[in-house]
Order: sequence, then C-alpha cells, then structure tokens
Amino acid sequence: MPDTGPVKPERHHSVCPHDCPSTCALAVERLDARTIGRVYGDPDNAYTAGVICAKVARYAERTHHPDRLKVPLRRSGPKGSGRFEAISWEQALDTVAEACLRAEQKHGSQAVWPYFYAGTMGLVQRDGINRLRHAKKYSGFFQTICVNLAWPGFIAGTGALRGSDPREMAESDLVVIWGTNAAATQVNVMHHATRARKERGAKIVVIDPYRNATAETADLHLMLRPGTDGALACGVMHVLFKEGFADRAYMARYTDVPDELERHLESRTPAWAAAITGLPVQEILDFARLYGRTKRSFLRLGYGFTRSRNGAVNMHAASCLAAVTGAWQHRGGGAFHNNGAIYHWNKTMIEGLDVVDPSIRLLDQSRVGAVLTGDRRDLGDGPPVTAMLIQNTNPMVVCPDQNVVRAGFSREDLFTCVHEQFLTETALMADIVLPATTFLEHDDLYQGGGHQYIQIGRKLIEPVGEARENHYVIRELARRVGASHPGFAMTAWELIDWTLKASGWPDAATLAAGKWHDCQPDFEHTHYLNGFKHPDGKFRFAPNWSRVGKQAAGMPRLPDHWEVIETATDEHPFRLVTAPARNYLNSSFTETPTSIAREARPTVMIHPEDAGALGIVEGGLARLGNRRGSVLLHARLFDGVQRGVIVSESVWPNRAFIEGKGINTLTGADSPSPNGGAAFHDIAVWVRGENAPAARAAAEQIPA
Ligand SMILES: Nc1nc2c(c(=O)[nH]1)N[C@H]1C(S)=C(S)[C@@H](COP(=O)(O)OP(=O)(O)OC[C@H]3O[C@@H](n4cnc5c(=O)[nH]c(N)nc54)[C@H](O)[C@@H]3O)O[C@H]1N2
Ligand SMILES: Nc1nc2c(c(=O)[nH]1)N[C@H]1C(S)=C(S)[C@@H](COP(=O)(O)OP(=O)(O)OC[C@H]3O[C@@H](n4cnc5c(=O)[nH]c(N)nc54)[C@H](O)[C@@H]3O)O[C@H]1N2
Ligand code: SF4
Ligand SMILES: [Mo]
Repeated sequence: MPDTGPVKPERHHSVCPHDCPSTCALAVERLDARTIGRVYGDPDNAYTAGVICAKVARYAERTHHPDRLKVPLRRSGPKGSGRFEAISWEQALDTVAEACLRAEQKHGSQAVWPYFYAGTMGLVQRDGINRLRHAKKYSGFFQTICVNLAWPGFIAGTGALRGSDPREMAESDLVVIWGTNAAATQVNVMHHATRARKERGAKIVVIDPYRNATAETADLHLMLRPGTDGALACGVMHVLFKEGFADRAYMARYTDVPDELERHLESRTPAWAAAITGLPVQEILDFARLYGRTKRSFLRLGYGFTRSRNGAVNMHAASCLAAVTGAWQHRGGGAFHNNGAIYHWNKTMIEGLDVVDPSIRLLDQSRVGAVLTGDRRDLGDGPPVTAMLIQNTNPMVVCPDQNVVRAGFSREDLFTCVHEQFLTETALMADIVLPATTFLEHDDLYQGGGHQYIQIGRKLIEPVGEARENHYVIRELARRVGASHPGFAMTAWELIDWTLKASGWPDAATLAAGKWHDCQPDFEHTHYLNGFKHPDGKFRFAPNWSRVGKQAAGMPRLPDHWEVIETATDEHPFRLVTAPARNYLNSSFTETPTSIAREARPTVMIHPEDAGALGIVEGGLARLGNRRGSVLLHARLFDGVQRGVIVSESVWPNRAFIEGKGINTLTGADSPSPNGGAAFHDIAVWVRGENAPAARAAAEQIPA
C-alpha cells in the first residue's frame, strides 16, 4: 500500500472580521465540525496575496481559548466584582428586555443607549443593532473613536473617500507610508510597497514619530514630533513650488486656489517646518525633492497621524502634496486612505434606515464617560442613560479618559448588558453577559477599507458553548421589547442577500461561490481625472470645513500647523503616543497566550538621554501623569524617538498595569474639530522615575 501521508484538513474561504484596513481573504483549515486548525491568507486574492498577520494565522488560539464565554451570566456580586452565575438564554434575554422597558417607562426611550463598534466588521453582525435602536427610538450612537479625524481630513480636499487603487502601490516609484505602522497594523501595505521596491527599485519613505517596524524598512524615515505633519507638509510644498516641481497646468485645471496657496507657503519654509517638527532642514529638502521629481509617487495615508487635535488639518495638508505635483495623473501615483465611498451600500434592511427619527439625540461614543456621568454637554435636556446594550467593543479599556469612564460604568442605577466573546473589563462591569460567536461561527458580509473587495464569510464551525450571533440577540430583544421591522424576521443570510441585491452587487450565492467581488472603479474615477468630487470638480486647498463637520469654527483656511495640540510645557514636558501593538488588535488578542508572550508587559519607550536625566533605567519603573490621572509601567530605553517623545504600544487591559490603570487614563475625551474623535496620540504628560519597593515588585507580574 502506498503511504498517502496524513489527510490534509479541508480549507474553506473566510474573511478576517477584525477592525483592520486589510480585511484579508482567508483560507481556514477545518479539522471537524467544531474545530479549526491553521488560518492562511488566500494567495488568489490580489490584495491579500497570501499574506496575513501572525495573530490571525493562529486564530485557533482565540476561537478555542478556554476563557471563551460559553453561557449567559448574571451578576451575583457588586458591580465589577467579577462574581456571576450562569443562567439560561431565555432568562438572560428576558432580563435585558425588562431592563430596557423599565428604563423607557421611567425616562423615555432615549434612556436606552445601544453601544457598539467594530470588534467585528461584518455589516450584519456589527450594524444590525442600529435597526433595534431606530425601531425603538433609543439614543443614537455617534461613532467617533476611529475615523472622525481622518475621514473628514481626506474628504476636505478630494470630496470623496476613495483614491488610487491600493494595489497600484506595487507600480509606484515612491511609496510614502504616512502615519501608519503598516508592518504591524495592516501588513499587506508592506507587501505591495516592497514589491515596488523589488520590481522597480521604488523608494519607501516612512513618516512617523518613532522607529517602528515599518520605519525599519524605510529608505528614509522622517521621525517628526507628533502632531506636526501639517508643518512638514507645508515645508515640503514650499520646496515643490520654489524648485519647479509644482505642476501648474494640472493645478489650474484641477485645484481651487493654487496661487493663494503658493503665497501662503512663502513663509512656511523648510526652516520653519524644521523648528516645529524637530526634523533637520536637509531631511525635509531631501524628501521634498524626492517626492517632487517622482511622477509615480503614492501617498499611503494612515489613521495614526490623524489622532491629534489637529489631525484632520494634518490629513488634509498631507493629501495636498499629490494635488501640487499632479501625481494623481499617473499610475502608481496619487493618494489613498480608505475606499468607503466605492461600495454604495443600501443598508436600509440591516440598519432600519427607513424608520430613523432625526429628532432623537446622538451620544458621542468617545465621550462615554461624560455621558454616563451625566455631563449636560452630552445629554442636553434629555434623560440620563440608564440602560445599555453593548456589542463588539470594550469601552472600559479603549475609550479616552478612563477614570471618568470607570465612574460612569460603576453607577448602580445603570443597567448594562454586554454581548462578548470574552469576559473583558467591560463585560466585568455588566449586569448580564451574553456569549458571542466569532466570525467562524456565523455568516456575514465584509468590505475592505484598505482595498476594494466585498466578500462573504460563512459559518464554518458550530458555535462554541452556547454562544450566539449578534443578529440573534437583536432579533430576540426586538421581539421582547415590541420593536417591529422586516429586518428582524430575516436570517443573517437573507439580510446579506437583500443588501447585496439592493446595492447593485452580485447576490449572496454568487458572491459566496466566487469568494469575492472586485469593486474597483476605473482609473479615471479613482485618480479624479474626471474631476474631484466637488461641484466645480476641483481639489480644495482651501476646504469648506463646515461641510465635513459641525465644529469647524477656527480651523485654518489653508494647510498649516494648527496649534491646538497638547503642546509640551514645563509642567507636562513629554508628548505621549499610544500606537497600536503588533500582536494585539485594539483590545482583542490581549487574551491569547502567544500575543501576550510577544508583547510581554505594558511598556513606555523613552529616549536614553531623557531616561538618564530622570534616573530611569532599562526595565525600571516610570510613572506618566497629567491632570486626568497617572499610570505606572515599565520603561524601555529606545533611541528611535526624538527627545521629549515617548511611546507606549497599546491597548493593554487596565489590569495588566501595575496599579490597574491603563494608558487611556491619560487620553483626553475633548471632542476635536471638525467632527469629534479621540486624540489618542496627542497627550502631554510628565514622567517620573519610580523605584520599585518590594511590595510593588511583587505586584509586577504579567496577567495570564
Ligand atoms: N496589530 C494591530 N493592528 C491593528 C490595530 C491594532 O491595535 N493592532 N488596530 C486596527 C485599527 S482599529 C485601526 S483604525 C488601524 C489603524 O492603523 P494605522 O493607520 O496604522 O493607524 P495607527 O495604528 O493608529 O497609527 C500608528 C502609527 O501612527 C504613528 N503616529 C502617531 N502620531 C503621529 C503623528 O502625529 N504623525 C505621524 N506621522 N505619525 C503618527 C504612530 O507612531 C504609529 O506608528 O489598525 C488596525 N490594525
Ligand atoms: N490608547 C489607545 N486607545 C485606542 C486606540 C489607540 O491607538 N490607542 N485605538 C482606538 C481605535 S482606532 C479603535 S477602532 C478602538 C477599538 O476598540 P474596540 O472597539 O474595543 O476594539 P476591538 O478590540 O477591535 O473589539 C472589541 C471587542 O469586540 C468583541 N467582538 C468581536 N467580534 C464580535 C462579535 O461578533 N460579537 C460580539 N458581541 N462581540 C465581538 C471582541 O471580543 C472584543 O472584545 O480603540 C481605540 N482605542
Ligand atoms: S492583517 Fe488585518 S485583516 Fe489581515 S488577518 Fe491580520 S488582522 Fe485580519
Ligand atoms: Mo480603529
């Protein structure tokens, strides 16, 4: 008998559901009806190209983690005590529905606040909660935490959230990776950029305050101070105009006020930009000349550099470069941030958009602490929030101003239901915890933010324990609280099919059979050769900020350094960046052993000279603080930052920190212009070395 070797597990198509621009096409090994094996990137997908990150390759570790929530839980001790008892799904759903009805009776429907985010990016399981909210006139959810600085900043110039085909990076001669740590946060960007280098000798420029894994690969790393990208962009454009790199014919045809911009930039010299960014003048000149003389120059604009109070202005300023040189005209040239505009979804059925009552208030996601502690700036004349249903997000870790967030969730008169895969710190504050499926255990529909494919991920294995999908919870609650909408009667699959057809895409069966659909519009459209998306077809050097947000007052007319960041002062001499950690995804994967082992412990990276001046040693303790609170963590001496800049990779749970207070203790929840958001990398702090007494040393273990 010939030895055929071990039987290879079957591989099935799926889609990574995590909140990552890459939305990778996956091939998942199914070992049996309940178990997955290894996860691979699909080599046939032109964007994924067989490459995925390590943490999803070992997804079995997360799906089959012993700590997965398996049954519904009811709180049996004080709030946050972690004492729960198991109950049935019927009991749990009845309890949640009763609490919502009670809140509604006492204070009106707006006392209930459904709260969710992008723990899964599937359109049905993520956004279906809006159908319940609209049908019941519950308080609205103003999603701000991630994109509200970046998107308005990009749209301000182009008029639309789209750009050059991200696969064109491979055909570029200069890829500028601006404010995204792509090697950690969206690995596929690196794949396409390094292809350009290998195949065409392209240069890679990285603009980032620290020498992260992406910067390590760069030909030129501009290691600027956080929140100063507007100054850099202006300094560069000054050179482009001065040294003959500006395409005046292109600007005359495609832009609004090129002459005014040129005059404005006269005083924004490289020396002026150097003083603000902390970069050497020569580096600014080198970058400007490289960018200016390269026709196929691709700006890959990330989120990271927009997480400052001037982030929207900085995003717009960066996007102006391609309009000055006319790089948009060339294949492999132009700019890309996100493809949100190309999908033209009809989400009526998923979100119940046909029953929206515009008089219902919207409460700001990023200001959850203020909302729950009764801040009148948020609640207006409306009722307090006394009941919450939370899906796909972990605000007790990820939201700014954690001390206030904690106070809010600790309120005894607040009922909280958290539907989760794990007992997160948010779930720990809940009255009822419901176990949720992962993407391998339910059906959903996905779009790529960083590319142009839509895909379906099908249920591949049976739910772990009694876990149920989000859609199930929403339907069951709708029935119990008397919400009606045709979407509640449909299965997830039927919602996917309805949505695809209503949006003009292939139906569910066709899409699933073909694995994905390429939604890429043609070159003229994505490069704006038939005009930018403004009435006159012109790119805006002078944006109308009030068109992209309600808080536009005081924003600069033209690209500039806008001085609204938390600048370093004598009292708060350091600028803290809380960039994403490679082995975590926001707060997800902070439970998987391999990720924890690789990230080790909450750490702050500090320049050796700064550390020396403060008496901080490698591996020693540092306390960071500002008026919002303080955190204690370990220090790592690192010369890949400017002096005065410190970096702590995130988002570790609060409990992983020595004193139980995590990095977002320090982040501000003030609402930046023009449209809110969270300035996660714009934090002025003081730093102190702290000696570890024996008691503290004992407390310094890494959580399991
Ligand atoms: N491994 C991993 N992957 C992730 C995530 C994660 O947490 N971990 N999060 C996911 C989510 S939700 C999102 S939105 C995306 C975000 O992905 P990105 O677009 O990469 O944005 P960030 O991750 O916030 O930005 C990271 C980089 O921005 C830099 N930065 C901070 N301030 C400035 C500045 O003022 N100027 C410049 N030029 N750079 C600055 C930081 O130093 C850091 O290197 O990533 C997703 N992917
Ligand atoms: N300091 C600092 N803080 C940050 C950031 C930063 O860079 N620095 N980044 C910010 C950004 S960009 C973002 S987007 C936020 C994101 O913050 P979160 O929204 O909290 O992010 P995730 O960890 O992606 O997802 C949260 C939870 O969703 C759960 N989940 C996943 N799939 C499902 C599902 O199908 N059903 C249910 N019910 N639950 C599910 C996961 O188990 C996870 O606990 O964090 C922000 N916070
Ligand atoms: S790179 Fe992003 S989309 Fe791809 S597998 Fe990793 S987390 Fe998922
Ligand atoms: Mo995000």
